[in-house]
Order: sequence, then structure tokens, then C-alpha cells
Amino acid sequence: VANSLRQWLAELDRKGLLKQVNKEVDLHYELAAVGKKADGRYALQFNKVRNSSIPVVTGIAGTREIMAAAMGVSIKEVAERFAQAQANPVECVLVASGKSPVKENVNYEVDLGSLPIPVHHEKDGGPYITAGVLVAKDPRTGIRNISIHRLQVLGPNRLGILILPRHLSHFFRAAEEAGRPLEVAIAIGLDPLLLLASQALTPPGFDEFTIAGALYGQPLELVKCETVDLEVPAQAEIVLEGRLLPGVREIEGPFGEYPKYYGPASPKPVIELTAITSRRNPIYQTIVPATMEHLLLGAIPREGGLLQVIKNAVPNVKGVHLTPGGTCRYHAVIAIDKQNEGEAKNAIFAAFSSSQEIKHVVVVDKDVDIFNPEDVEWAIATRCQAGRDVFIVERALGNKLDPSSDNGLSDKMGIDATVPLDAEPGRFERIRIPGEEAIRLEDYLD
Ligand code: FMN
Repeated sequence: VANSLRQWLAELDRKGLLKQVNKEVDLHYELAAVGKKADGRYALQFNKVRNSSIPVVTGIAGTREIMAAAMGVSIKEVAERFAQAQANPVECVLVASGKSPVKENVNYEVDLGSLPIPVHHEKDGGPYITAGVLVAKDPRTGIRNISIHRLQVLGPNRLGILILPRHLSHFFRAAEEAGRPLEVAIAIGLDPLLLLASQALTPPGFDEFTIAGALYGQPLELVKCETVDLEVPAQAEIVLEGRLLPGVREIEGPFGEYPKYYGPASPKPVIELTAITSRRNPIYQTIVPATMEHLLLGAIPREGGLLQVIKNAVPNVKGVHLTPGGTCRYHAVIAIDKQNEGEAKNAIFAAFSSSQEIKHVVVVDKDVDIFNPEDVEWAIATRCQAGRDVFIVERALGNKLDPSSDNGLSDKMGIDATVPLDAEPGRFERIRIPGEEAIRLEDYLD
């Protein structure tokens, strides 16, 4: 298993999925633009970045096929595999500093200007770190938590951060109420399994690093930080250490976000950095926002959670998909092997309860390919009557980054596109041509 960025890049290279960019690129838009062009096709390593000697990689897991390959399963098994890993976490191991490549360089003077941090979108407030996994501990319990946050460079050793109301925000509020800073560490340059683990929807008090171990099939190696009481992945390329400052807010944003709109500028918490450690010749990693890489990192862990929740309500669920057109967050397609009338609607209720962000849910029968948008649309077109099969719940909690929401208040819609169990035999039989699947067209062409 590739359990470092370098091993993963070597694997992509073997498969012909890593391309080297030796033409000089500007960090201002150009790098992001080239990365976006390659999105969904291959990973890029930029070896010549203007004003920097550090190479930059992006798009290291930009398709569902590559994510599935990293997880060692087929596309259809991805949600189940993630759910299994989350249910069977593997404890991390601590290694000595001497055994950790990210300690090859240790510097207590932090200058973010020394890193090749891109400006991605036109209206972004400045350069942003987008692929940093932030580690923090609950000040009340000491239990570790990890999450990715957009981090705007505000000064040589200062970052602005967006903290949506989840675990890190609870920790920071507790620290702030006690008038204390919250220690953080940000690991950059990681493999896709560790990035995926950081995105798990977990109950409070669950250390997501242990999901990475389960996905690897071996414990994740951690190493102690230099200036904060935290542990970070020993194989990371770069680690920034610092503290979220109590009572301090500075303007952060705007920032081009995953729904392909800008998240607005507003006063946000600030991290003051106290150390930077890195490999001798580090590789910097960036995720171009709203690319498939970004969307899939959100989708797969959510699909794992979604599958688990639906199984409790409708045990005969066959698969779930958070579709790219739905930003991999807002639209869920669920396949069931319907045994009782009404199960499709129960599956829809369960889906809404699994994640606030889910907004529109379609349930189809098991013969429909949930990863093929045309097949799903065909099911809606031919198996659904809106008056009977569509229902709407107004003003539930949704996602603030959805610009059509009322500051996060969002309507939810369920669509039952399953065939009624009492339909007369033959009425919904899919046409087929015997032998079609086995035909190779090339064999028939001159
Ligand atoms: N969540 C935020 O709160 N703020 C962000 O700026 C943010 N940016 C993200 C950028 C990327 C590329 C990805 C993949 C995710 C981002 N997220 C962001 C989502 C969180 O990392 C994710 O929901 C995580 O599971 C939250 O962890 P927690 O539930 O342990 O707090």
C-alpha cells in the first residue's frame, strides 16, 4: 500500500497517470489552470515553479477509478470499504524523530513565502494552502481530531482559516472560552488514503488518523511535533506548527469553493506559526478547489456514512452515489432491491439524516447504474410520476456554501424512481438484444 505521497506518486507513474510539467509556471492562476485542465485525467508534477525551487503536485487522485485503486477495490465497493475501515480503526504508532523524513529540516523561523503556495481562482483573497491536514486535540479530553481547512496566507507566519461548525470549532470555542490558544499542526504532502480518512463523518472523540491505518491495512506512523503537543504523519512532506489565537479575527476570503461559487470574505480565526519542518527536498501539494479530486475527497467518506445509515432503515440497499453534478455533496442516488412498497421513501429519509448537505435524493431499482447519469435520468423519466413519487420538505438545515440556501436553510426533495411492486408483469421490462453484451464491434468492421 502506498502510505506516503512519494510512494503514491511512484505508483501513479508506473500506471502512466503522473505527468511531469517542466515548462515554467506562475503560482498566480497558471498552475491552477493547468491542474484543472488535467483534472480527471492525470496527476501533474510541476518541476519549475516561478520564484520557487520546490516542486508542486496536484490531482493525485482525480477520478473515482484512481480512488478505488488506492483503496484496493472496485468503484462499486468504495463506499462499503470506507464504512468498513471506519468501523475497524487501526491505532497509530509513534516513531522517533530520527526515523521520520519530515524532520530532516527543522526551522523555528517560519516564512510562508518560501513555499510555492498558489492563488487558485480569480477572486481569491490571496494564496491558499488547500491540501493541509490540520491536527488538533480536544482541550477537554486530549483526543485528537484531523480535518482539512482552506488556509489563507495573511503574513510570513500567519494563516486565516475557515472553521465550519464541526469538531475543530468545538475545540477552538472551548480554548477561547478559557482564554487560551489552541495548538495545531498542518501536514502537507500526503497520500490519498490519509486525505480521505481526514474527511470521515465521525462522532466527537474519534481520531480519524486511525481510519487511515485501517485503509492501509497497517498502522499510520506518527511523529511528535517540535513546538506543540501534537503528533503528525511521519511521512508528510512539510509540517507547519502553530496556535489558533484566542479572540483574534482577521479578514479571510473570498475563496473559490467546491460548489463552484465563491465563499465570501469575512473576519475569521488566525493561526500564528511557530515552526516548519520538512523533508530535505520537499514536494508541495495543492488541491485545485472544485476539481474532481476535491469533490471525491468529500464524496467517498460521506458515501460510506450514507450507506451505513440507509442499511439500518432499508437493509436491501445496493449502492449509493453522491454525484459530481450535485457537487458530490447535494445529490444522492441510491439503488435498492425493493421488497416492500414505501422503502424508497424510507431510504430518502435516512439519506437526509446522514449529512446536512444532502438536498435532493433519487432512489432507483437495482438494475439502474447509479454511476451513469443517463441511466438515472432514464429511471426518473420512465418510472416516476411527480404527484405520487416526489416530495418536498421546506427549510431544513443545509449547507451555507449553497448560494440558493437561505444562509444554510434549505429545502429537501425526495424522488422515488422505483417501479411499483404491483406493476403489471412486462410493463417495465427493459428491452435487450440477446448477445449484445458479448459483441466486439471491431470484429464486424473492415
Ligand atoms: N471544512 C471547513 O470547515 N473549512 C474549510 O475551509 C474546509 N476546506 C476543505 C477543503 C478540502 C480540499 C476538503 C477536502 C475539505 C474541506 N473541508 C473544510 C471539510 C472538512 O475537512 C471535513 O468536513 C472534515 O471531515 C471535518 O472534520 P471534523 O468533522 O473532524 O471537524
